[in-house]
Amino acid sequence: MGRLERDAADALAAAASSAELAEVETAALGKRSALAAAHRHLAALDPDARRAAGKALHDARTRLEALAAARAEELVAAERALMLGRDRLDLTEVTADEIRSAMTRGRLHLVTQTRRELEDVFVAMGFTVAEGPEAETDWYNFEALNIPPAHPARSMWDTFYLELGQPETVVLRTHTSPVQIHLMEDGPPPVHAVIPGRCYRRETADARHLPVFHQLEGLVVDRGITFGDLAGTIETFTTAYFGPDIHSRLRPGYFPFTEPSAEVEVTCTICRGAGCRTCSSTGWVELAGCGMVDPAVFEAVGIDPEEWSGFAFGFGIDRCAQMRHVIADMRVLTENDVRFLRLF
Ligand code: FA5
Repeated sequence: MGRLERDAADALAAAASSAELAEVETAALGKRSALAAAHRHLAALDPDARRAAGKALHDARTRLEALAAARAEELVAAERALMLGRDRLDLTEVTADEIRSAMTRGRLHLVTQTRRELEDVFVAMGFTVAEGPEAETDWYNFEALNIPPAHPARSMWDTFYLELGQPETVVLRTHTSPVQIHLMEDGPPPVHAVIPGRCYRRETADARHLPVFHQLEGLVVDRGITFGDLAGTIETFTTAYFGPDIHSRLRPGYFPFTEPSAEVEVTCTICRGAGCRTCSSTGWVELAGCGMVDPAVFEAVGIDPEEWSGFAFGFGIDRCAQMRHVIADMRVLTENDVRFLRLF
């Protein structure tokens, strides 16, 4: 082994990392190495000497390459062991609490949390919680609610129709009000119930609207129920859910299934009433429709309107969450961005 090969072999053996080895390899075997320079000098030798020296250089290169490969293997193994050692967690001293707090826990979606909070407020007032189907016949979604076919009020609800081959028209419910009909059919009054659920409308999503959203319907049917009971219930709810500082108001409204009807509004929490994009510059945001059950609805389900009276309301659950948590654009509720969802 010549000096040239010995020096190169020593340098390869001394390389302390894969990166350093790569540099040494280039210096010892690359185009600018002493070995390459020696190759270039072969041309000056006579043929016999050139053959012998050429073979010696070739053998030296082969040995050095083998050495470099062996060293590379050693270094990669050592580096891998080091990395594994660094990354290994010592779990022997970790308590269950520490593990729990280190884990990112999942959580309920804001809309689900809100639905539960609204239910809790009404359960505390003596309401029971009921449910109803999301696909309804035209009769439940409209007709029994005093909205006959071709009634102009149908344009209040842009409807998705289902083609299921039934003789009757079937729709994705546009509101939770059809569950009022189911509840009144299910048994005689009194009824004190809230019904949360998903609703569908052919609407383009915007800051305050989604095509799939949630409502919490309320229905009270009893003897001697008045508009005062409705107003008191709404007031108790808004104070319990939003706190005493929120301003709410009832405005006259129109629904075919309630008479008189009203809309529940709160001061827009985004602009505090000054007017912004979220409230379409009005300073107010509508949370619900409500009113006294229209006698025509009682008649559709065989309840005597002379004996019973009642009120109903339908709050937008997503809208309540939006105002309570000051969310300028409701569309974030459907985007599933964990950075947003983690805030609640
Ligand atoms: C109704 O749907 C009536 N069924 C409410 C009602 C029930 C009136 C009982 C009288 C008696 P309206 O279309 O206004 O009404 O919707 C009620 C609430 O649902 C709105 O105030 C709003 O908070 C919410 N809402 C309506 N459409 C959407 C939508 N596209 N996206 C999000 N929330 C909506």
